[in-house]
Order: sequence, then structure tokens, then C-alpha cells
Amino acid sequence: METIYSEKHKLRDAKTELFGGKLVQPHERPSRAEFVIDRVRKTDLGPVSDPDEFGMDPIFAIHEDHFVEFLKTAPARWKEAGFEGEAIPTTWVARRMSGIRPNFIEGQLGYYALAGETSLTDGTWEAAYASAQVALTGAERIRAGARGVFSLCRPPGHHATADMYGGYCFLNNAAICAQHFVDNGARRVAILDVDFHHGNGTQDIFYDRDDVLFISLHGDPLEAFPYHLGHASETGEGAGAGFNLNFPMPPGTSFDVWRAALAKALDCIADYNPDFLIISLGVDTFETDPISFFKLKSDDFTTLGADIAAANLPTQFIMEGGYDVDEIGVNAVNVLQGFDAVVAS
Ligand code: B3N
Ligand code: ZN
Repeated sequence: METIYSEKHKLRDAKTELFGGKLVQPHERPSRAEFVIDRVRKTDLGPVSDPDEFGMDPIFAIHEDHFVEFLKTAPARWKEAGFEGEAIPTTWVARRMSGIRPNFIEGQLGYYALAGETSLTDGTWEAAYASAQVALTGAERIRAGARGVFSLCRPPGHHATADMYGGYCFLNNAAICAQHFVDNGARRVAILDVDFHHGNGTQDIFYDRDDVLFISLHGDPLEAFPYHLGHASETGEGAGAGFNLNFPMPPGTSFDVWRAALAKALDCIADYNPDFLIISLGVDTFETDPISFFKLKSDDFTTLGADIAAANLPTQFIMEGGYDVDEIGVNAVNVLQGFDAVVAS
């Protein structure tokens, strides 16, 4: 399988994450992608290619222009306002507030952030832009006939909505690709999100649409980030009614239980009969992930890849989360090797 990768991810190198009441070294750090690309190369998974350039149009097909302008300018505006640390929101559009966008940078942070852990820093926009180009290049490979491709995106994307960032995400790479498929003739696209966390951004973007099916397997939002979306009762609305499916699972969930949910998800995808399948690939379901609570083991990721391959669809894997940095490369590449083994058989 071909991997698409850009060194520009290193431009996203925040020094602080608000975590447990302290400013700590971010879990989402450059070494994550470096461990993954090292494993890709060591295992001879396939060629590694630079992204092509698709510009801003596919990004604006998903994200609001004022949000993009905010992402580009927020770190400089924060410094100009005299703040010394990295840009973190301290206020939000809470219940019964107006929702009118403030002018001052501190207020705008709370307007555009869906959570407070993710600092905005110099280089973040450039890295997020490059990550979206990595995703779009993978989508083009699939459109050109590849059976599978790996977009090694960093920063990740599935928490980002049309106009909100957070959960380490800025641009929604999976949504940008799904829209790119649709805009180039696809009738139906399925997104299967196997990251530990609910893909609230992707759900939000496609919630009222029937041309993109979104299915997420994740930690129950009663217990886990992003907390405020991801319940089984959220099934879509309007034309999208029935085209959003959530499988929340409790702390300690084993692979057997998780795999049964995966089987149901894959059955729904088969019924939907999409032209393309996008996998939001997080490996923070791993048993020793520091911020998650599922119990998948490294070999389980190989089985996951094989199960996905059995769906027999052109499949784009897009990297999302995974924070046991020592094992992230093994676990991500296990998925891809499990997929390739079935395709080759
Ligand atoms: O969810 C947390 C969090 C989890 C565990 C903690 N422990 C064990 C002390 C503390 C905090 N923090 C919020 C940031 C989570 C962002 C998730 C990004 C992601 O991987 N999305 O897929
Ligand atoms: Zn995650």
C-alpha cells in the first residue's frame, strides 16, 4: 500500500496542552508521525510519496472562510495582544449566551474552540494545510483506482467541524476527502471512524446528508472526550436521517466486544453500497494508550485491517489519534498490513 506523507507536520509543535489542571507536553506531538513513517519504511509496506497540491478550494468546500482566517492569524493576534503563553481559550459560548462572535482574540478563541486542551501556535496552520493535502492526495489515488492508500495525516482532523477546532484537530481531513469524492462524481461515500474518540466534527458536517454515511466506534461520551456528542441516539436528521450511526462502548471494552460492533458497522456499510470507504484510523484504542480506556492489543489491529479489507471497497486510511508513541507505528501499520494481506489473497 502506498503511503502519502509530508514532513511539514513538524510545523505543528505545541509546547503546552491543558491536561489535568496543568500545562503539560502535548500528547499530540511530532514523534507520533515519525514513529509511524519509520515503521512504514521498516516493514516495506509500500512506496512513500509526497503530497500533491490541491489548494484551498477543497478546504473551503467543508470549512467556513472566517474560521480558516482565524486559524491562520490567531497565534500572531494572540501575541500582538500581549499574551505570552500559547493561545488557549478561557471563555466559551455557554448555554443561553448570544453566540455573537467577539472581536478580541481571547473571545474568538472561545468562539472557535470546542475544547480547551489544544493550544494554537505558529506553524499550526501550515501543518494543518499540509495534512489536508496529504489526505486529498490519498483520495486522488483511490479515485485513480488504488484498492487502498494510507494518508499519514498529522495533525489529525475528526473533531474539527466546519467552524470549530479542538481535540488536537484543525481541519477535518476525512470530511474534506469525502466531499472531494462527492464533488468528483461519487454517489455515496462511507466514513468509518475507528479512533477511540467519537468523530464529532465529521458527524456534525454530514449530519443532514444521505450521500455520506458516518459510523463511529468510540468510548462512551458519558465517560470520554468529546463528552457532548457521540450517543447512540444520534442517527442523523432531515435527508440524513438514518445515515449516522454511533457505537459508544464502556471503559475496559475488549477486542471481542469491539469487533462485534465493527461487524455491525461493516454490515451497514455493505447495505449502503458506497463508491468509496474512508477509515478515520486512530489507534488510541490500544490497551496502554495514556488517554483512552479500550483494551485492544497489537495483533488485534491486524485483524481490524483484515475485517475492513473484507468489505471489498476502495479504501482510504486517514491517520487520526494514538498516543502510546512507542507502539503507534506497529499498531497503525498492523492495520494496513492486515488489509493488504486480504487484498493479496
Ligand atoms: O480526554 C482527555 C483526558 C483523558 C484521560 C486523562 N487521564 C487519564 C488523566 C485526562 C484527560 N483529555 C482531553 C483531550 C483528548 C483529545 C483527544 C484527541 C483524540 O485522540 N481524538 O481522536
Ligand atoms: Zn482519538
